[in-house]
Amino acid sequence: MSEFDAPPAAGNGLLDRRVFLRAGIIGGAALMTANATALEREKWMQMPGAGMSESGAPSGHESHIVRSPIGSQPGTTGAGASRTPLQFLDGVITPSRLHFERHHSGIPDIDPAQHKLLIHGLVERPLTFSMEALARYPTVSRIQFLECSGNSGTSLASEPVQASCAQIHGLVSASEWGGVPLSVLLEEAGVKAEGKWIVADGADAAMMSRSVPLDKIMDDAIVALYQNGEPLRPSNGYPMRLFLPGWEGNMSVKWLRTIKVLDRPAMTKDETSKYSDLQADGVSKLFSFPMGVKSVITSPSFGLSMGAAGVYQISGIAWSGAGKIRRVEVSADGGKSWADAALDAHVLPKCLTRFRSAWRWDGSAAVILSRATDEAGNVQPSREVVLKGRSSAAFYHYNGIQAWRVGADGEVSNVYV
Ligand SMILES: Nc1nc2c(c(=O)[nH]1)N[C@H]1C(S)=C(S)[C@@H](COP(=O)(O)O)O[C@H]1N2
Ligand SMILES: [Mo]
Repeated sequence: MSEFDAPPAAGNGLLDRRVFLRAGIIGGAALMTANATALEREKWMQMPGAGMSESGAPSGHESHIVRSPIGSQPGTTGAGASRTPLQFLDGVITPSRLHFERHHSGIPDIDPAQHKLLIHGLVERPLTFSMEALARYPTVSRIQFLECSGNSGTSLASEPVQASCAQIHGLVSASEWGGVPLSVLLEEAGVKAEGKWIVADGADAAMMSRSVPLDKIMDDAIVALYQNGEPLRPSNGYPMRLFLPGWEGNMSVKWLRTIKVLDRPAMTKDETSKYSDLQADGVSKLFSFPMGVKSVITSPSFGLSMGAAGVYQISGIAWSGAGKIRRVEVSADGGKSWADAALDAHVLPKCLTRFRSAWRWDGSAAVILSRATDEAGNVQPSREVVLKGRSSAAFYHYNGIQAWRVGADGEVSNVYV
C-alpha cells in the first residue's frame, strides 16, 4: 500500500497509519525528487575529510538547533530557563546538549571530589556518601521524560501566542537516566516506622528543596549520576540529582545534597509559594505530583512552513506521568474527526512516545490537533476542560490539546479550538 492508495482514516486528508508499516511512504519522497540519472562528484569527495576529535559536535549546517529562548529573572543571569527545540528533533531522546534547563539560582560549579550526599532524619543510621561510595552501588538506567510543571503555561494566555513549539512546550525532554535506586540507600540507612516523607535539598544557591512521599521514593526514584550514557551535565544536576519519573520536574532536585526522612511534608518555600494549583473557588490543590497525559505535534508547527500541497508527515510527542502512552489520535479538520497515529516502537512508561500520521494536504487552510490517551485510560483534555474550575491566576500543569493552523500559504500559526 502506498499513500496514494491508502484509505482515508479521517476527514481532510488524514491517511491510514499503516502507510508507516510499509514501504509506501517512499512514494511521497519520490514526488520531491527530480528525474536525475547521475550525480556530480561533489567537492567534499575530492579531498580527504576532517580528522577525528575528542568530543563530537553537531554539523555546522544545523547551528539553528539550539535551546531557546533563554530567559532569566530581571537582574539575574541564572534564574530562568532555556527550552528544548522540539520542532527540530525527531525520535524520543533529547540530546543532552539540548535538554531544557530550569535553574532558580544558576548552575553551581561542584567539585565531585568534595561533594557528599547526606541521608538523615527518621533513620536508624544517618549516612553520607561520597561519589566514590555511591558508584559502588547497583545502578539502573531508564529512558524517561522530565517536564517542568510550568511547561505550556503560555497556552493559558487569552489569545494564542504566536511562538514556536520550543517556546510554548519546550520545558520537556527525555533522556536515559542512570543511577542508584534511592530505595537501596534508604534501606541501608533504615527508615524508622514513622518515616513517611523525605525532603530533598540541592547544593545550589537557591537550596531548592522539595518533599516527596516515601512510597514514590521506594517505587522508582533514583539518585541519577548518568544522562544518555555520560555523567550528568552540570546544567542537569552534576554530579548527582534526584530523578522522580513522571512527576513535576521541580521535585527532581538537582545537585542533590541532603535527603531527610520526615513524618510529614516539610512545606518548603518551593512547594508552598509555587507549583500549587489555585482553583476558581480560591482554594489551592495541596500537591499535584504526576504530570498529566499530553501530546503536541512538533512538525508541522509554528515557524515551520509547508511547501506545495501533497502528502506530509504529521509528527509529534506524547507522554504521561501515569505510565505508557496507549494511543495518540490526530485530527486534520479541527477536531471534527480523528484517526489513530502510528506510534514508534519505543513505547516506554513515563517516557516521550513519538507518533506519526500521514496527511494528504490539499493546500487549503486546516487545523491540526493531537490527543493522547495513556495506559491508565486518561485522555488529554481540551483547553476548555483544563481551564474549567481553575483560577485565572493558576499557571502550572497545563496539558490541554495544542492546535496548529496550517494556512493556505503554508505558514503555521497557534490557534485555540
Ligand atoms: N537544586 C535545584 N534543583 C532543581 C531546580 C533548581 O533550580 N535547583 N529546578 C527544578 C525545576 S523547576 C525543574 S523543572 C527541573 C529542571 O531540570 P533540568 O534543568 O535538568 O531540565 O529541575 C528542578 N530541580
Ligand atoms: Mo520547573
